[in-house]
Amino acid sequence: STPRSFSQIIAAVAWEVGKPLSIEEVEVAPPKAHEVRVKIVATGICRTDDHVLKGSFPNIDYPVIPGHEGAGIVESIGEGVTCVKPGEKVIPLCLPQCGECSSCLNPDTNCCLKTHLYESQNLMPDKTSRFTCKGKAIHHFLWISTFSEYTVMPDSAIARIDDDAPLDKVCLFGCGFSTGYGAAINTAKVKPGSTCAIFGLGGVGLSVVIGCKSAGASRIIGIDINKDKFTKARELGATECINPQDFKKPIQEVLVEMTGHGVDYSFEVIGHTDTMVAALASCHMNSGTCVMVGAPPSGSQLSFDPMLLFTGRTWKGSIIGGWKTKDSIPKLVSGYMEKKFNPDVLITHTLPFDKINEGFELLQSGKSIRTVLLF
Ligand code: PAD
Ligand code: ZN
Ligand code: ZN
Repeated sequence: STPRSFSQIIAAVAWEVGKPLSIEEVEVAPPKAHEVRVKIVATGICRTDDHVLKGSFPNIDYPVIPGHEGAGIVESIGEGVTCVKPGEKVIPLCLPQCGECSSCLNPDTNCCLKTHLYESQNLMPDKTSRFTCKGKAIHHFLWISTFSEYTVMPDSAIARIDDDAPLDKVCLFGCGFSTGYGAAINTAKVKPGSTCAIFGLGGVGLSVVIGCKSAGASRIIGIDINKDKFTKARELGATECINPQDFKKPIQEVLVEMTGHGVDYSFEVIGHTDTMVAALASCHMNSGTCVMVGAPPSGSQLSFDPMLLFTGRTWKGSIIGGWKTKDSIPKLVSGYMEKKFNPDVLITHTLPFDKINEGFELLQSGKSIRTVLLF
């Protein structure tokens, strides 16, 4: 049977910048060729969604349905879809893997050229929307818009996962956990016995801590201005935690003194330009590697002393932890099922979907690590 439009679907719409999300009834059109319609079961709230609400995420067209850390079940598929079938458990991919572009064909890269960083994903690939509300077309976010009970995505942006996977937990593999863990494992390639510094101990930064620990780092220094984040960081493997506000000196000087010559690997997981430069200056002048994970505010510029790089430091960026998403996210979920790592500890709150604004307040006030919303 041909799938039809669904009406009275509950979704959270950002009508304009600076306004809280509004729970609305939307209509969701059926998937077109090479598209999949998914019933979202659970979705996490990531700081990147907050950037969308604040207007600091680049190239967003409003009104938009945000959300990109979800898990669900395939409801229907469009013509030509072969990678998933109705009834299968899936994770929508906020970074697609088309399998055909120069990045996808290169075994060493993951940033598919179909990403929003290259071309807007506010509409489906045919430049139309599948969402309507109050007679208006609503934009998609990263092609996946998980803050909707049903959502449509291209087949390059979906991965089938284990039938037994608990969707209310593995949604974190859609962004936060995969991003942080992969930044340590894939991008930095942390070596056993090394010293690491992680700036920002939110859901993503704590996932970096988990990655550094599993790579065998012997010293893991967590840095945050909210000391309430330190308990969990220590539980997950941080050997020391420091608050920059407790020091008169710049934090990079503190870290160089603590380690004698700077850390082997530093990670910026906040998204501020000043901490990006501080993280670079905190690593060893010659052999240090600094990984940028926090999303730069749109339109921002960096200013830094070029000597920081001239002496040999490496500065790298990491999108979704460097994973080729369609290939790797199902494997990460299988690793979770085999108890190789446990991001459940990052979930501090679970709320019904209609309490989504409460979830954002918990993030903004620093009280939550990850809130998972359930439909
Ligand atoms: P979060 O808000 O949960 O965590 C950020 C942490 O940084 C909080 O604990 C803050 O207290 C702390 N912090 C804020 N300012 C400072 C400061 N000046 N010095 C030290 N600590 C500070 O966010 P999150 O963990 O969900 O996301 C972190 C960033 O990563 C954010 O910018 C998000 O957009 C980005 C991100 N990037 C990718 C990617 O693929 N690169 C994926 C997902 C998220
Ligand atoms: Zn995210
Ligand atoms: Zn590609």
